[in-house]
Amino acid sequence: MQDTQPKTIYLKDYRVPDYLVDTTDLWFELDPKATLVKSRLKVRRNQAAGVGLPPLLLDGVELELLSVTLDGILLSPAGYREFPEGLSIPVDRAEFLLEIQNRINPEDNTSLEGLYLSNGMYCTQCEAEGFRKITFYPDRPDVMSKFTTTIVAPTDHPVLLSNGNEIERGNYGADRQFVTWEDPFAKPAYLFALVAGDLEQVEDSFMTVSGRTVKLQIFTETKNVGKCDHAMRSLKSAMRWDEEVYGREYDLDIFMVVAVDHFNMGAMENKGLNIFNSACVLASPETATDSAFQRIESIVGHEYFHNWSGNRVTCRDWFQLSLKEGFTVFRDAEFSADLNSRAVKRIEDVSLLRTNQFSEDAGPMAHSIRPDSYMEISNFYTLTIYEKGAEVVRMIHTLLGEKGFRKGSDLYFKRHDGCAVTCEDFVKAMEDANQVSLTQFRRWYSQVGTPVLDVKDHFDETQGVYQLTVRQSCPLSEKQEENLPLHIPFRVGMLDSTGKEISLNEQGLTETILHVNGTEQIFEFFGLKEKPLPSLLRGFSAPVKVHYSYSNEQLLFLIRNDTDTFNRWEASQRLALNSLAELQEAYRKGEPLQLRSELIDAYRGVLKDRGLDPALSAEILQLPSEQFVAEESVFIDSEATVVALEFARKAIAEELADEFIRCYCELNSQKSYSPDAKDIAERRLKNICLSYLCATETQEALDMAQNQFDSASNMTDSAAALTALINYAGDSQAENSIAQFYTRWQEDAQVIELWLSQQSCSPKRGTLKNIRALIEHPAFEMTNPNKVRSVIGGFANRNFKQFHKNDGSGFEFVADQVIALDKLNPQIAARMVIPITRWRKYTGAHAEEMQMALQKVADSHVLSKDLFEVVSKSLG
Ligand code: 0A1
Ligand code: ZN
Repeated sequence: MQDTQPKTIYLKDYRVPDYLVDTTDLWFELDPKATLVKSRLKVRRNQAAGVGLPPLLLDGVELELLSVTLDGILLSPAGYREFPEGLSIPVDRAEFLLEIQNRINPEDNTSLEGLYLSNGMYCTQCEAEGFRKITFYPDRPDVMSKFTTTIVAPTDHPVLLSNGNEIERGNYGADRQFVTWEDPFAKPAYLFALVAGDLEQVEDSFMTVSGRTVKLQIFTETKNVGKCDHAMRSLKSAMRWDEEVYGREYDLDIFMVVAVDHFNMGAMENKGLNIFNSACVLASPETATDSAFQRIESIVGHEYFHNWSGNRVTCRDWFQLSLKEGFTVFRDAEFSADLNSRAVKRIEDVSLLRTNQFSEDAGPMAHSIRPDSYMEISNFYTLTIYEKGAEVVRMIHTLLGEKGFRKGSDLYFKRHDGCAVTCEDFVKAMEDANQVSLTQFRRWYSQVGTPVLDVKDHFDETQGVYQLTVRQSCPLSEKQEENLPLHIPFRVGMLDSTGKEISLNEQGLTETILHVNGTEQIFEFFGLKEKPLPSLLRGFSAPVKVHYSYSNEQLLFLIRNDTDTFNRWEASQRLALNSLAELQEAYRKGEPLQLRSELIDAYRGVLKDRGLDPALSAEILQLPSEQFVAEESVFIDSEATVVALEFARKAIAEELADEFIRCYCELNSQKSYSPDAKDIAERRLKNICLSYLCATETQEALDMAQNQFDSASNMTDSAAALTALINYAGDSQAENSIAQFYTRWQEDAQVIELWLSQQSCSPKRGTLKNIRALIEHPAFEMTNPNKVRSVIGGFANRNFKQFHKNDGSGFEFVADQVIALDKLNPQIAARMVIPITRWRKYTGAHAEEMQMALQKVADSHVLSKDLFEVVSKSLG
């Protein structure tokens, strides 16, 4: 690895900025290889930073500096100092006008940070530190400035967009034109955006609660204008929802969304000009699956909600990232829950958190939701910051209640509007609005790791007293010397032996929140006639692991009787995990495998219960993923995990084939497509039945899949049938379907991304040989993150069987791809390497092979800062 290491940045070193920038006027003359950028900054000494006039430090990366002018005087090169990551300018006055000219090369910018080209369209990505790739600037979120932007471009790029309102346009010479935009709100540079291209737009409007009309525009390439309706509908729902639930009204006269094919993340909340990964905005019933429809709704909501939680009130520094992200994920989750099935949304979110965030917490990059150091901030756009951050906000909501939380958020927005603040400011507003203390609760922001609650119970028959003893602990990470007890809202209920809810107090409440805040506590419940069955952590009221030894019969009882939908599902997961653990154990001992009857009984009950919400049935019938099974194990035996799951799937399919067929046929209607929650649930349940049926590999089942594939009128059904054929049909049938699908959809980028990932994730067809072929396929592009995520990410994250092949070939392959990617796009390279960094959870040769692959990356070249941080922390 390299000799000079990237430096670590610490929260404790935060200092207010030396200089502030009141206004920022930008001028762009766009050119693929040589874009000219001129900036005029009104700079002022920040009195809060102290006395004297230190040099002005500006960030700047990969910029060609042309000139620096201070108060109209052109500085000679001796008048400033340029260094690899910026510019230092000695100054002798407290206020001045600084003008800088520089050149950049968007065409060669494959990092997709700063200004770059995507299919000929110019676009920007400035969060977190991308603005410094555009021009020299104090690129930190606590420097907020009013921006004016002029874009000059050739006439073949007629649409020229930036933040705020358009104030002027015209011709610029014979073959160019210009547009000037002015954003009335002061903002940090990370919210700056520019787009230029030959785009079409879909337009609509929204009347705000106070009666202002806002113009809504979605820009995309001509071929995609038919795929914007759902995003537009979602945007309008989000605008209304934020008014109703948070009292937040939109503040500009125009809100624009642009779809871009090359994008590192999902989308970006730039003020008034959101830029979206095409996959997170474009959809039509023929081309997008139900999950894509739902993803779009939630991401459109997420970015829109940032207008208040992120833009109007922004972060002081990047250690506070969860201030905007945790809060906004919580807001978008509630938005989706209100619009769809609340229970299913919760189950999906918890599944993601437990499978992926818990393993992040246990891995080499573990960090708290407010980290105290980083090398590269891009590496901290994590599930911990986003999803665990949202869980922490959710707990505050649980502790304060709906009304109290709203009082807190009102105060937060009022107090900090137009400011760059900290997580502490958020918690303080919540406290002050409710006159409560969240002192102990604050530890959630600084402590790393997933807390564990060990729960034991005791029933005193003679007194009728039931005791729950709760011990909390948290595994220590290498960095942390001690973990103090957290304040954990632990929602519980209890069932009697007939399956009825038991009253827990005189008011007849059947559910309560236990405030777990010590290392060990005993909670007592009086006046009980029999020992109850506890339903613990209802609704997943805290991001913790609960250990309580339920018997399989008790889990079956909870699946059938719990009134908490989340816990019904949770019991089914626990029962499945127990059954899978038994299968793994038998496999290791070389004993014959046999699946527990309770699991089959539970599934049979679900399939027969016509009154059950199909959304819940679908969730319960899904076995835990290999990744979740792995996360739950102390050490992962990948072979046994794969064998156990394959065996269980097949055994369930064979035992319940009749029920699956009946359910499939009942739901296989030909009605026209709608992405509403009920229809989505029915399609999901139907396609789960199809998948189980195909696991039997009978001709009858494969014919059903083929029929569905041939006749499907929407992408959900088409893709589900294709997945079943890919995973279970014989080679020629599978290959024909794959080829047919490609021929039909090759012009549609979003469908092809799906097609790539269906193959790379397939335990059967996603073999290394086939993955290598996919990378050579004309549809693959190493410079397009979506394609990389589909093929390489799909293989490493979701194809447990092939990626974890015992010969280590999967790890080495990923290492080679990461090495190649790092030279193109460091952010994506640092993400793709993650699956091989978790080697400590494996044993023996498997762990060694992963470590070797990682070492190969480390030794390959001078790594980017992004990749260096992940690799060095994982090897160290
Ligand atoms: N703030 C955006 C996510 C985002 C973050 C970083 C990016 O580039 C490195 C791009 C987008 C969000 O939360 O939606
Ligand atoms: Zn966000």
